Amino acid sequence: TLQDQEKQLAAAAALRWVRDGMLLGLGTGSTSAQFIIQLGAAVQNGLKVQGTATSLASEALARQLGIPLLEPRRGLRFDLAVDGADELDHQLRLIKGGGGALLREKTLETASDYLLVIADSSKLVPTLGRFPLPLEVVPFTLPWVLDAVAKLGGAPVVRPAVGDPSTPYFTDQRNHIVDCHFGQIADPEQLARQLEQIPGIVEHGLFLGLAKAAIVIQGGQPMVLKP
Ligand code: DER
Repeated sequence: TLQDQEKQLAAAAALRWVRDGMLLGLGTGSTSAQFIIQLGAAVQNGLKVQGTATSLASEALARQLGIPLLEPRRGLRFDLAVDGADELDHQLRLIKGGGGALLREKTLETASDYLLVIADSSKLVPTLGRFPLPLEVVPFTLPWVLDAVAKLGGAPVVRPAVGDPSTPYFTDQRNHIVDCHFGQIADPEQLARQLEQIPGIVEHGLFLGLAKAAIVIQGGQPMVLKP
């Protein structure tokens, strides 16, 4: 589809930012998968990089393509992280977590010197919030988290398992994802602070002040956006 072509284009543009010797954070989702596939080809052609993936799915893809992988260890930092987003605004504030990987994504991207977001044209929005905000939630705490998020106006929904709506989705950490429908989020920083006060929410999908640049397809061309 056109959107797939845009994802491939954004991924190809991001690959040009990669240099020999880099330690890379590898994102999750369909746009990141395009980047990992193209990175794999470059590694086959001699590019010398190592990476750590933000999900078991991305890790399996990277391993299959021969990208050397690094196990988590103390002091490990990344030169560049490349990842998609569900929404981004003009200040490069992000909603992430559509792929259920937001905890590992935020962890590795916080440990990266440079987060580069790659996005098709549908992701850039004037105000965050049309896409429901994902939370990673510890199972035992779910009822109280749902009450607290509802009180904030978040209309929370427990994400069902892919292909089986009668069971809940589980993350790589065996937690649940709660998708919250706040509507337009006028003050993402304030909402992030409020969510961080709710016990049981391991992480939320507002990525604020993390992305240093974004490659977004606009008019069929990859455009580099900075905050
Ligand atoms: O889960 C995530 O944060 C992914 O990066 C997601 O937000 C983007 O997925 P997509 O590239 O498949 O749209």
